[in-house]
Amino acid sequence: MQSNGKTRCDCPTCSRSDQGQTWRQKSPLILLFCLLALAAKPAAAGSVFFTPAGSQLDGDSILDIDTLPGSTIVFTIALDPSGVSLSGPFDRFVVDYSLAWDKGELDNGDSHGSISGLASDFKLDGTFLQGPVDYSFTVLNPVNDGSPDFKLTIDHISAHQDASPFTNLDVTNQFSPNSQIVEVQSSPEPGSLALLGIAAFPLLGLIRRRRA
Ligand SMILES: [Ca+2]
Repeated sequence: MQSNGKTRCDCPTCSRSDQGQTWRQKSPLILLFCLLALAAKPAAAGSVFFTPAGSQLDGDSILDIDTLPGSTIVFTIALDPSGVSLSGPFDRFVVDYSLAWDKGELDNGDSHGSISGLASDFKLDGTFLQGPVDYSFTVLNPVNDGSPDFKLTIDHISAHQDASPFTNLDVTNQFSPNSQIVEVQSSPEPGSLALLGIAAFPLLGLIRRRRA
């Protein structure tokens, strides 16, 4: 129903005070309601992650590590339990995780796996306590092909109390996200770009002379 340019709601559930309010007038209240609803959600979860996480160097969605063949990358896997809520005293977290990497681009001296493709290249199941764990890799042939070269997947996380009564609580759902990926790639060095420019300059002159 329209009255003085304002949309009125005649629905019986609306109170009298709501009558005559436009959507423009109501929208701040709706926004406030949405913000309160978001604030009422559980706090951010804990995380298991690796560093270096890389940064975005190209157009795809995977973060990148700019490196060179022969370089060493040490991936450190760590656990951040902030945001995890435990109902009782617990001594430690136990994390079951998997690592996978592209064996054509990264090498850690292990010869497991013979199938090409990231997921089947090599998998290492590990369990560690709360401290960080390092994995060292030699960079072989870093290619910017838009596919992950190193991936961490969280399979299961439990909180343990070692003293009696022994307790083992599954807290996997309190950790997010359950995987992390990064790509290794090699950008041309500024020196080689300059050399490329110097080499291209006489060629450009030759093309111009031929056109003239
Ligand atoms: Ca990328």
